Amino acid sequence: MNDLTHSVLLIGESDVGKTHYGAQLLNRLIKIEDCKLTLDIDGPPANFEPFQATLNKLNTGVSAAHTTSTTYIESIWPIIDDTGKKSQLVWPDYAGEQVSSILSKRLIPPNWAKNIQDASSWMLLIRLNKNHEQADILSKPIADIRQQKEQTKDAKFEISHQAQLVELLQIMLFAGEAKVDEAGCIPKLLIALSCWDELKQEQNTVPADLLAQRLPMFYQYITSTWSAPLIFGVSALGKPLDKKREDKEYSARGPECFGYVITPDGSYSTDLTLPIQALLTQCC
Ligand SMILES: Nc1nc2c(ncn2[C@@H]2O[C@H](COP(=O)(O)OP(=O)(O)OP(=O)(O)O)[C@@H](O)[C@H]2O)c(=O)[nH]1
Ligand SMILES: [Mg+2]
Repeated sequence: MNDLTHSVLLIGESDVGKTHYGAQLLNRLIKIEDCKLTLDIDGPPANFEPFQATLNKLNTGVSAAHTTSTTYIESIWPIIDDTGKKSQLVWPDYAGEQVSSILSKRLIPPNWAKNIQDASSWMLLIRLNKNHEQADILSKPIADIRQQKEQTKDAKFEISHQAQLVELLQIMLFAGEAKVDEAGCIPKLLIALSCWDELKQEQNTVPADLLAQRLPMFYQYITSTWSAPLIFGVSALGKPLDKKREDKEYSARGPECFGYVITPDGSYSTDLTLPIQALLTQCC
């Protein structure tokens, strides 16, 4: 990795929106000039191939397919920020089952160990709408739990989704040989609450507050392990798209006109490059 290279390891289970965010980010880098980051046309050629099929689908107003489970492709995009600083962004695309398998097998494949060690930043995508809220002593009175005991005694034990996310980051820190107690040695962390439009939040909702409310243990873990984790809301598409039925407005205006982020202070911005720019400018 050279000095210019900023490698973002995008982490997310299946169906959290990794591929669509990659494609929409690329649309912003190529087509929208007033974003914080743009594609550096004087840089080495960028490869768009892993996102081409998704870009084609979005241009016709439909959403793209799930990434096949064996895929792991990194795209390298030369970028330049609004102050003229150049970097290279390494952006992976893969099927989310690979992350689920790390969790279930507690085993890091060799290529993943290398990616974890090489990455300067980690961006973890969490789609809150896909999490099943699990009852605990605070959310469900003991009497209700006691009543359920008989019915559920044969039910399979499963750890909560937020405990799985904590475990995932712990496994990755271990695999990356990160020294948590030495300042500056762990990769920067950004949590992107993906498909934000589905969450139907009021204007100015602060993403960190929503994370703390919905996944309190996970929130405690990241804020006690990282000194300044960045927490954004990301709606790469801006609205749901069907896999077959074309959204006429989308195809007429172009996908680059849709999608937005909610910044850590709760502000709305159509600049999907802001999370990357925040990682590029954040000190360790
Ligand atoms: N409402 C809404 N839906 C979205 C958004 N981004 C992605 N989706 C939908 O979420 C689904 C999953 O998106 P993908 O980008 O394929 O997810 P992925 O993480 O790449 O999934 P795998 O390839 O299975 O690992 C698709 O049906 C998308 O249409 C968004 O910003 N808003
Ligand atoms: Mg995908």
